[in-house]
Amino acid sequence: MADAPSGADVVNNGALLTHEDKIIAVGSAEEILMHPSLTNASMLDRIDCKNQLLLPGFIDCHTHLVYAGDRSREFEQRLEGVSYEEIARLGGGIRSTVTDTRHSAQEDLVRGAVSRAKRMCSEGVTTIEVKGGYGLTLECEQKMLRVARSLETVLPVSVHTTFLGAHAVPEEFSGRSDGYIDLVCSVMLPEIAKEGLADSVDAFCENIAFSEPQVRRVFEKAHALGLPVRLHADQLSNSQGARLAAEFSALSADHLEYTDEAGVRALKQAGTVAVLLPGAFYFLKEQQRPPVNLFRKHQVPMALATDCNPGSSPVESLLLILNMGCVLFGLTPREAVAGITVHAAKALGYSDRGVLASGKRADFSVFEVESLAQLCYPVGTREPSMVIQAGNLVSKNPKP
Ligand code: DI6
Ligand code: FE
Repeated sequence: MADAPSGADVVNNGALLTHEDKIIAVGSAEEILMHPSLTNASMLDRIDCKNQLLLPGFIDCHTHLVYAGDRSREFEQRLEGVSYEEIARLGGGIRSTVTDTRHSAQEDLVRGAVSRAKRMCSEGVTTIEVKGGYGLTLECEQKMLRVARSLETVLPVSVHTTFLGAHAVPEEFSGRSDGYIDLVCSVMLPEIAKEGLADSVDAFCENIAFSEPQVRRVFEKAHALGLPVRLHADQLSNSQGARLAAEFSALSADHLEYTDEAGVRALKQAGTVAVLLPGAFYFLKEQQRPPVNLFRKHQVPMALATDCNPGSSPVESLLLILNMGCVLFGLTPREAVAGITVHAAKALGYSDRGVLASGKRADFSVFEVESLAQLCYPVGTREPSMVIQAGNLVSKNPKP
Protein backbone atom coordinates (compact mmCIF):
# COMPACT_ATOMS: atom_id res chain seq x y z
CA MET A 1 0.00 0.00 0.00
CA ALA A 2 1.14 3.58 -0.43
CA ASP A 3 -0.05 5.23 2.74
CA ALA A 4 -1.51 3.90 5.96
CA PRO A 5 -2.79 6.58 8.35
CA SER A 6 -2.67 5.24 11.89
CA GLY A 7 -4.54 7.72 14.07
CA ALA A 8 -3.93 10.92 12.20
CA ASP A 9 -0.44 10.05 10.92
CA VAL A 10 0.16 8.97 7.36
CA VAL A 11 2.70 6.16 6.85
CA ASN A 12 4.26 5.99 3.38
CA ASN A 13 4.94 2.58 1.88
CA GLY A 14 3.15 1.05 4.86
CA ALA A 15 1.71 -2.40 5.38
CA LEU A 16 -0.80 -3.94 7.68
CA LEU A 17 -1.13 -7.50 8.95
CA THR A 18 -4.44 -8.93 10.10
CA HIS A 19 -5.55 -12.18 11.68
CA GLU A 20 -9.25 -13.05 11.84
CA ASP A 21 -11.07 -9.85 12.85
CA LYS A 22 -8.05 -8.02 14.31
CA ILE A 23 -5.10 -5.99 13.10
CA ILE A 24 -1.94 -7.57 14.46
CA ALA A 25 0.71 -5.22 13.12
CA VAL A 26 1.06 -1.93 11.26
CA GLY A 27 4.36 -0.56 10.00
CA SER A 28 6.59 -0.24 6.99
CA ALA A 29 6.32 -2.97 4.34
CA GLU A 30 9.82 -4.24 5.32
CA GLU A 31 8.92 -4.47 9.03
CA ILE A 32 5.70 -6.33 8.35
CA LEU A 33 7.39 -8.89 6.12
CA MET A 34 9.82 -9.60 8.98
CA HIS A 35 7.05 -9.89 11.56
CA PRO A 36 7.60 -12.88 13.90
CA SER A 37 4.08 -14.23 13.38
CA LEU A 38 4.92 -14.75 9.69
CA THR A 39 6.83 -17.99 10.00
CA ASN A 40 5.75 -19.07 6.56
CA ALA A 41 5.43 -16.07 4.28
CA SER A 42 3.92 -18.23 1.54
CA MET A 43 0.83 -18.68 3.73
CA LEU A 44 0.22 -14.98 3.45
CA ASP A 45 -2.87 -13.74 1.73
CA ARG A 46 -1.36 -10.58 0.32
CA ILE A 47 -3.22 -7.65 -1.15
CA ASP A 48 -1.21 -5.13 -3.11
CA CYS A 49 -2.47 -1.60 -2.53
CA LYS A 50 0.28 0.21 -4.38
CA ASN A 51 -0.42 3.90 -4.99
CA GLN A 52 -3.51 3.75 -2.85
CA LEU A 53 -4.48 5.10 0.56
CA LEU A 54 -5.53 2.74 3.32
CA LEU A 55 -7.86 4.21 5.93
CA PRO A 56 -9.61 2.96 9.05
CA GLY A 57 -13.23 1.89 8.42
CA PHE A 58 -15.39 5.01 8.51
CA ILE A 59 -17.75 5.54 11.43
CA ASP A 60 -21.00 7.47 10.98
CA CYS A 61 -21.60 8.39 14.63
CA HIS A 62 -24.94 10.25 14.27
CA THR A 63 -27.78 8.97 12.08
CA HIS A 64 -31.56 8.71 12.19
CA LEU A 65 -31.44 5.94 9.60
CA VAL A 66 -34.71 4.21 10.51
CA TYR A 67 -37.78 6.14 9.38
CA ALA A 68 -40.72 6.01 6.99
CA GLY A 69 -42.00 8.58 4.50
CA ASP A 70 -40.26 11.66 3.22
CA ARG A 71 -40.52 15.38 3.93
CA SER A 72 -40.28 16.86 0.44
CA ARG A 73 -43.48 18.87 0.92
CA GLU A 74 -41.88 20.47 3.96
CA PHE A 75 -38.76 21.14 1.89
CA GLU A 76 -40.97 23.09 -0.53
CA GLN A 77 -42.56 24.99 2.37
CA ARG A 78 -39.13 26.02 3.57
CA LEU A 79 -38.23 27.18 0.06
CA GLU A 80 -41.36 29.34 0.25
CA GLY A 81 -40.01 30.92 3.43
CA VAL A 82 -41.52 28.92 6.32
CA SER A 83 -38.87 28.11 8.93
CA TYR A 84 -37.97 24.65 10.28
CA GLU A 85 -39.12 25.75 13.76
CA GLU A 86 -42.45 27.11 12.44
CA ILE A 87 -43.16 23.85 10.62
CA ALA A 88 -42.45 21.96 13.85
CA ARG A 89 -44.70 24.28 15.87
CA LEU A 90 -47.51 23.75 13.35
CA GLY A 91 -47.34 19.99 14.01
CA GLY A 92 -45.21 19.03 11.00
CA GLY A 93 -41.51 18.27 11.12
CA ILE A 94 -40.48 15.38 13.35
CA ARG A 95 -44.14 14.68 14.18
CA SER A 96 -44.98 13.96 10.56
CA THR A 97 -42.22 11.34 10.38
CA VAL A 98 -43.54 9.92 13.67
CA THR A 99 -46.97 9.40 12.07
CA ASP A 100 -45.46 7.62 9.05
CA THR A 101 -43.11 5.51 11.18
CA ARG A 102 -45.88 4.43 13.53
CA HIS A 103 -47.95 3.27 10.55
CA SER A 104 -45.09 1.42 8.94
CA ALA A 105 -44.61 -2.35 9.28
CA GLN A 106 -41.29 -3.52 10.68
CA GLU A 107 -40.35 -5.19 7.35
CA ASP A 108 -40.92 -1.93 5.49
CA LEU A 109 -38.74 -0.02 7.95
CA VAL A 110 -36.06 -2.69 7.50
CA ARG A 111 -36.22 -2.29 3.71
CA GLY A 112 -35.70 1.50 3.88
CA ALA A 113 -32.95 1.33 6.50
CA VAL A 114 -31.07 -1.45 4.66
CA SER A 115 -31.06 0.47 1.40
CA ARG A 116 -29.69 3.60 3.12
CA ALA A 117 -27.11 1.64 5.14
CA LYS A 118 -26.00 -0.23 2.01
CA ARG A 119 -25.14 3.05 0.31
CA MET A 120 -23.14 4.08 3.39
CA CYS A 121 -21.24 0.78 3.45
CA SER A 122 -20.38 1.14 -0.23
CA GLU A 123 -18.36 4.24 0.70
CA GLY A 124 -16.28 2.47 3.33
CA VAL A 125 -18.48 2.93 6.42
CA THR A 126 -18.06 -0.04 8.77
CA THR A 127 -19.79 1.27 11.93
CA ILE A 128 -23.07 3.22 12.11
CA GLU A 129 -24.86 4.78 15.05
CA VAL A 130 -28.65 4.56 14.61
CA LYS A 131 -31.17 6.46 16.72
CA GLY A 132 -34.81 5.80 17.47
CA GLY A 133 -36.98 8.84 18.14
CA TYR A 134 -39.64 8.64 15.43
CA GLY A 135 -41.84 6.25 17.42
CA LEU A 136 -42.41 8.05 20.73
CA THR A 137 -44.39 5.13 22.16
CA LEU A 138 -42.70 2.17 23.82
CA GLU A 139 -43.87 -0.21 21.09
CA CYS A 140 -42.79 1.96 18.19
CA GLU A 141 -39.42 2.81 19.77
CA GLN A 142 -38.84 -0.93 20.30
CA LYS A 143 -39.75 -1.52 16.66
CA MET A 144 -37.26 1.12 15.47
CA LEU A 145 -34.41 -0.15 17.63
CA ARG A 146 -35.02 -3.77 16.59
CA VAL A 147 -34.82 -2.65 12.96
CA ALA A 148 -31.56 -0.84 13.75
CA ARG A 149 -30.07 -3.91 15.46
CA SER A 150 -31.13 -6.15 12.56
CA LEU A 151 -28.91 -4.22 10.12
CA GLU A 152 -25.89 -6.04 11.55
CA THR A 153 -27.35 -9.37 10.55
CA VAL A 154 -27.77 -8.45 6.88
CA LEU A 155 -24.91 -6.03 6.18
CA PRO A 156 -21.16 -5.96 6.92
CA VAL A 157 -21.48 -3.22 9.51
CA SER A 158 -21.53 -2.84 13.28
CA VAL A 159 -24.42 -0.86 14.69
CA HIS A 160 -24.55 1.28 17.84
CA THR A 161 -28.18 1.90 18.83
CA THR A 162 -29.40 5.01 20.64
CA PHE A 163 -32.73 5.53 22.39
CA LEU A 164 -34.04 9.02 21.52
CA GLY A 165 -37.44 8.98 23.24
CA ALA A 166 -37.02 12.67 24.11
CA HIS A 167 -36.88 13.79 20.45
CA ALA A 168 -40.25 15.57 20.20
CA VAL A 169 -43.45 15.81 22.21
CA PRO A 170 -45.88 13.39 20.53
CA GLU A 171 -49.27 14.75 19.49
CA GLU A 172 -51.19 12.83 22.17
CA PHE A 173 -49.11 14.66 24.81
CA SER A 174 -49.55 18.14 23.32
CA GLY A 175 -49.27 20.70 26.12
CA ARG A 176 -48.23 17.93 28.53
CA SER A 177 -44.54 17.50 27.81
CA ASP A 178 -43.74 16.74 31.46
CA GLY A 179 -46.25 13.89 31.32
CA TYR A 180 -44.44 12.51 28.27
CA ILE A 181 -41.09 12.73 30.07
CA ASP A 182 -42.70 10.76 32.95
CA LEU A 183 -43.56 8.02 30.44
CA VAL A 184 -40.04 8.08 28.96
CA CYS A 185 -38.43 7.74 32.40
CA SER A 186 -40.80 5.35 34.13
CA VAL A 187 -41.82 3.01 31.30
CA MET A 188 -39.88 3.41 28.06
CA LEU A 189 -36.29 3.71 29.27
CA PRO A 190 -36.44 0.85 31.81
CA GLU A 191 -38.02 -1.51 29.29
CA ILE A 192 -35.61 -0.58 26.47
CA ALA A 193 -32.67 -1.03 28.88
CA LYS A 194 -34.01 -4.38 30.13
CA GLU A 195 -34.20 -5.70 26.59
CA GLY A 196 -30.71 -4.42 25.78
CA LEU A 197 -32.06 -2.49 22.80
CA ALA A 198 -30.00 0.66 23.33
CA ASP A 199 -26.27 1.27 23.71
CA SER A 200 -26.78 4.91 24.66
CA VAL A 201 -29.48 7.54 25.27
CA ASP A 202 -29.94 10.83 23.39
CA ALA A 203 -32.30 13.82 23.78
CA PHE A 204 -33.12 17.01 21.88
CA CYS A 205 -32.61 20.04 24.12
CA GLU A 206 -34.18 22.99 22.30
CA ASN A 207 -37.08 25.42 22.62
CA ILE A 208 -39.07 23.36 20.08
CA ALA A 209 -38.27 20.13 21.95
CA PHE A 210 -37.31 19.58 25.62
CA SER A 211 -36.09 21.90 28.35
CA GLU A 212 -32.96 21.49 30.42
CA PRO A 213 -34.83 20.14 33.50
CA GLN A 214 -36.66 17.61 31.31
CA VAL A 215 -33.45 16.39 29.66
CA ARG A 216 -31.84 16.23 33.10
CA ARG A 217 -34.54 13.79 34.24
CA VAL A 218 -33.99 11.56 31.19
CA PHE A 219 -30.22 11.57 31.72
CA GLU A 220 -30.49 10.79 35.43
CA LYS A 221 -32.65 7.80 34.59
CA ALA A 222 -30.26 6.69 31.83
CA HIS A 223 -27.32 6.80 34.23
CA ALA A 224 -29.29 4.92 36.88
CA LEU A 225 -29.80 2.19 34.28
CA GLY A 226 -26.10 2.19 33.37
CA LEU A 227 -26.49 3.79 29.94
CA PRO A 228 -24.19 6.57 28.65
CA VAL A 229 -25.77 9.69 27.17
CA ARG A 230 -25.33 12.05 24.22
CA LEU A 231 -27.23 15.21 23.35
CA HIS A 232 -28.60 17.20 20.39
CA ALA A 233 -27.28 20.47 21.80
CA ASP A 234 -27.38 24.15 20.79
CA GLN A 235 -28.52 23.38 17.23
CA LEU A 236 -30.97 26.27 16.78
CA SER A 237 -30.19 28.44 19.82
CA ASN A 238 -27.78 28.52 22.76
CA SER A 239 -29.84 26.50 25.21
CA GLN A 240 -26.78 25.65 27.32
CA GLY A 241 -26.87 22.15 25.85
CA ALA A 242 -23.09 21.70 25.74
CA ARG A 243 -22.83 22.47 29.46
CA LEU A 244 -25.68 20.05 30.23
CA ALA A 245 -24.08 17.29 28.14
CA ALA A 246 -20.76 17.83 29.92
CA GLU A 247 -22.41 17.70 33.33
CA PHE A 248 -23.53 14.16 32.51
CA SER A 249 -20.14 13.18 31.01
CA ALA A 250 -21.90 12.67 27.68
CA LEU A 251 -20.06 10.65 25.06
CA SER A 252 -20.91 13.36 22.56
CA ALA A 253 -22.67 16.70 22.18
CA ASP A 254 -23.98 17.10 18.65
CA HIS A 255 -24.67 20.08 16.31
CA LEU A 256 -23.31 22.86 18.63
CA GLU A 257 -23.75 25.77 16.20
CA TYR A 258 -24.72 28.12 19.07
CA THR A 259 -22.31 26.84 21.76
CA ASP A 260 -20.29 29.54 23.57
CA GLU A 261 -16.78 29.33 25.00
CA ALA A 262 -17.98 28.29 28.47
CA GLY A 263 -19.78 25.38 26.81
CA VAL A 264 -16.65 24.42 24.86
CA ARG A 265 -14.58 24.48 28.07
CA ALA A 266 -17.14 22.26 29.78
CA LEU A 267 -16.94 19.73 26.91
CA LYS A 268 -13.16 19.67 27.22
CA GLN A 269 -13.29 19.02 30.96
CA ALA A 270 -15.81 16.23 30.56
CA GLY A 271 -13.96 14.55 27.67
CA THR A 272 -17.09 14.90 25.51
CA VAL A 273 -16.68 14.75 21.72
CA ALA A 274 -18.13 17.61 19.62
CA VAL A 275 -20.05 16.00 16.74
CA LEU A 276 -20.44 18.47 13.86
CA LEU A 277 -23.24 17.92 11.35
CA PRO A 278 -22.65 20.02 8.23
CA GLY A 279 -25.51 18.26 6.36
CA ALA A 280 -28.13 19.80 8.68
CA PHE A 281 -26.31 23.15 8.64
CA TYR A 282 -26.43 23.14 4.83
CA PHE A 283 -29.97 21.82 4.41
CA LEU A 284 -31.50 24.25 6.95
CA LYS A 285 -29.47 27.12 5.47
CA GLU A 286 -28.13 27.83 8.96
CA GLN A 287 -25.97 30.97 9.16
CA GLN A 288 -24.22 30.30 12.45
CA ARG A 289 -21.22 27.99 12.18
CA PRO A 290 -20.14 25.81 15.11
CA PRO A 291 -17.19 27.34 17.01
CA VAL A 292 -14.45 25.29 15.32
CA ASN A 293 -11.66 27.65 16.43
CA LEU A 294 -12.76 27.31 20.05
CA PHE A 295 -12.79 23.51 19.74
CA ARG A 296 -9.25 23.74 18.40
CA LYS A 297 -8.16 26.21 21.09
CA HIS A 298 -9.48 23.97 23.88
CA GLN A 299 -8.55 20.72 22.11
CA VAL A 300 -12.04 19.29 22.03
CA PRO A 301 -12.06 16.35 19.59
CA MET A 302 -14.33 17.04 16.60
CA ALA A 303 -16.26 14.27 14.85
CA LEU A 304 -18.29 14.57 11.65
CA ALA A 305 -21.47 12.63 10.80
CA THR A 306 -24.29 12.60 8.27
CA ASP A 307 -27.22 13.13 10.73
CA CYS A 308 -29.05 11.16 7.99
CA ASN A 309 -32.75 11.97 8.57
CA PRO A 310 -35.71 12.99 6.40
CA GLY A 311 -36.20 16.48 7.87
CA SER A 312 -32.96 18.34 8.38
CA SER A 313 -30.27 16.25 6.65
CA PRO A 314 -31.38 13.83 3.92
CA VAL A 315 -27.76 12.86 3.36
CA GLU A 316 -26.42 9.32 3.10
CA SER A 317 -22.88 10.08 1.98
CA LEU A 318 -20.23 10.39 4.68
CA LEU A 319 -17.74 11.29 1.92
CA LEU A 320 -19.90 14.27 0.99
CA ILE A 321 -19.88 15.22 4.69
CA LEU A 322 -16.10 15.04 4.64
CA ASN A 323 -16.11 17.66 1.89
CA MET A 324 -18.78 19.76 3.63
CA GLY A 325 -16.79 19.68 6.89
CA CYS A 326 -13.87 21.26 5.03
CA VAL A 327 -15.83 23.73 2.87
CA LEU A 328 -18.57 24.82 5.27
CA PHE A 329 -16.79 24.53 8.63
CA GLY A 330 -13.17 25.11 7.58
CA LEU A 331 -11.79 21.80 8.83
CA THR A 332 -8.49 20.63 7.38
CA PRO A 333 -8.64 17.31 5.47
CA ARG A 334 -6.73 15.71 8.36
CA GLU A 335 -9.28 17.01 10.91
CA ALA A 336 -12.15 15.90 8.69
CA VAL A 337 -10.80 12.36 8.30
CA ALA A 338 -10.10 12.14 12.05
CA GLY A 339 -13.75 13.21 12.44
CA ILE A 340 -15.09 10.10 10.73
CA THR A 341 -12.53 7.70 12.21
CA VAL A 342 -10.73 8.15 15.52
CA HIS A 343 -12.97 10.89 16.97
CA ALA A 344 -16.17 9.25 15.74
CA ALA A 345 -15.09 6.06 17.56
CA LYS A 346 -14.63 8.08 20.76
CA ALA A 347 -18.07 9.65 20.28
CA LEU A 348 -19.50 6.13 20.45
CA GLY A 349 -17.33 5.12 23.40
CA TYR A 350 -15.29 2.64 21.31
CA SER A 351 -11.56 2.20 21.81
CA ASP A 352 -11.29 -0.85 19.55
CA ARG A 353 -11.60 0.96 16.20
CA GLY A 354 -11.08 4.23 14.35
CA VAL A 355 -7.31 3.81 14.03
CA LEU A 356 -5.06 1.38 12.21
CA ALA A 357 -3.07 -0.11 15.07
CA SER A 358 -2.21 -3.48 16.45
CA GLY A 359 -5.09 -5.02 18.46
CA LYS A 360 -7.81 -2.92 16.80
CA ARG A 361 -10.63 -4.33 14.68
CA ALA A 362 -9.66 -5.14 11.12
CA ASP A 363 -12.06 -2.56 9.65
CA PHE A 364 -10.51 -0.59 6.82
CA SER A 365 -10.90 0.59 3.28
CA VAL A 366 -8.60 1.36 0.38
CA PHE A 367 -8.99 4.40 -1.87
CA GLU A 368 -7.25 5.22 -5.08
CA VAL A 369 -6.05 8.62 -3.92
CA GLU A 370 -2.66 10.01 -2.97
CA SER A 371 -3.54 12.19 -0.01
CA LEU A 372 -6.22 13.00 2.54
CA ALA A 373 -6.85 16.24 0.61
CA GLN A 374 -7.62 14.23 -2.52
CA LEU A 375 -10.11 12.17 -0.55
CA CYS A 376 -11.93 15.26 0.78
CA TYR A 377 -11.86 17.30 -2.40
CA PRO A 378 -14.61 15.92 -4.66
CA VAL A 379 -18.18 17.03 -3.95
CA GLY A 380 -20.05 13.77 -3.88
CA THR A 381 -19.21 10.14 -3.63
CA ARG A 382 -16.02 8.33 -4.47
CA GLU A 383 -16.04 4.56 -4.24
CA PRO A 384 -13.28 2.82 -2.33
CA SER A 385 -11.45 0.17 -4.32
CA MET A 386 -11.81 -2.23 -1.38
CA VAL A 387 -13.58 -2.47 1.99
CA ILE A 388 -12.67 -4.91 4.75
CA GLN A 389 -14.91 -5.28 7.79
CA ALA A 390 -14.02 -7.46 10.79
CA GLY A 391 -11.25 -8.98 8.68
CA ASN A 392 -13.54 -9.97 5.79
CA LEU A 393 -13.28 -8.55 2.31
CA VAL A 394 -16.77 -7.11 1.76
CA SER A 395 -16.35 -5.23 -1.48
CA LYS A 396 -13.81 -4.91 -4.20
CA ASN A 397 -14.14 -2.64 -7.19
CA PRO A 398 -11.64 -3.51 -9.88
CA LYS A 399 -9.48 -0.64 -11.09
CA PRO A 400 -10.84 0.84 -14.32
N1 DI6 B 1 -32.06 17.42 15.17
C1 DI6 B 1 -31.90 17.00 13.94
O1 DI6 B 1 -31.16 17.48 13.13
C2 DI6 B 1 -32.75 15.83 13.73
N2 DI6 B 1 -33.28 15.63 15.02
C3 DI6 B 1 -32.89 16.59 15.81
O2 DI6 B 1 -33.20 16.65 16.98
C4 DI6 B 1 -33.83 16.20 12.74
C5 DI6 B 1 -35.04 15.38 12.86
C6 DI6 B 1 -36.11 15.74 11.87
O3 DI6 B 1 -36.32 16.89 11.47
O4 DI6 B 1 -36.80 14.77 11.49
FE1 FE C 1 -29.82 14.40 14.68
